[in-house]
Amino acid sequence: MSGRLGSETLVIATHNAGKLKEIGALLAPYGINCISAGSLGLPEPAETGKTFVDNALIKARAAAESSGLPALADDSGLCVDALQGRPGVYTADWAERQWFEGKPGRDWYLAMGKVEGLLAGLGPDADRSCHFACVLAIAWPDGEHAVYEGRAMGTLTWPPRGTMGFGYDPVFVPKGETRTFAEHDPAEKHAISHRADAFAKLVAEQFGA
Ligand code: ITT
Repeated sequence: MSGRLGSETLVIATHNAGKLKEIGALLAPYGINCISAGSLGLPEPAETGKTFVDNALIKARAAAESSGLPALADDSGLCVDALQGRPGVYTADWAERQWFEGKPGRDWYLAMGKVEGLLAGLGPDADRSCHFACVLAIAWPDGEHAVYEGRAMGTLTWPPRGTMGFGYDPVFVPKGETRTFAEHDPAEKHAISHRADAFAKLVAEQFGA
């Protein structure tokens, strides 16, 4: 399908403040009226899919059904080559404090440390290649949907560096760079990120731009 996104309000079906900010900035030039799932009080559906596409569609469809509006969801994660693509769709789960401390909430420093600990266990010559994957899904209340996939290739560094961005940004060094994503200002990250790559495909199809 192509070019259906229009003047209707678009629900941004994420409860992640970092993603919400980035998606808002990416959409800003297109004059789309956006509202977040959080501000509508929409519940977070369980992410039971085995792929980024499955989970992005689960989130977009749940928001479209409960709001009666088109909804855009993002499912994303860090895939580490030497860990057979893990944490992958479980990237957010690896930050759950429950897992480490039996408490609710997420701790990204612990999550980055878990990845680093597994790599360290493979020895000093472990392959540190990885990529961020992002799937953006749009669902309409009538059941129609569209899916766009993006990637950012890179390597993992340790210790974490930088204060910008969110999630695993302090350990991700994009290909051809020496700085981590957390050392890139938002505009620089938007030029090369997995989310921007997926968004460029969405824009090409939805807006013909
Ligand atoms: P929603 O499902 O509400 O959108 P979430 O944080 O649970 O929020 P995901 O299930 O897609 O989202 O988890 C993806 C995780 O991958 C996310 O929590 C981040 O830690 C990480 N991630 C995704 N994109 C990232 C980026 O651009 N920079 C750093 N980390 C990122």
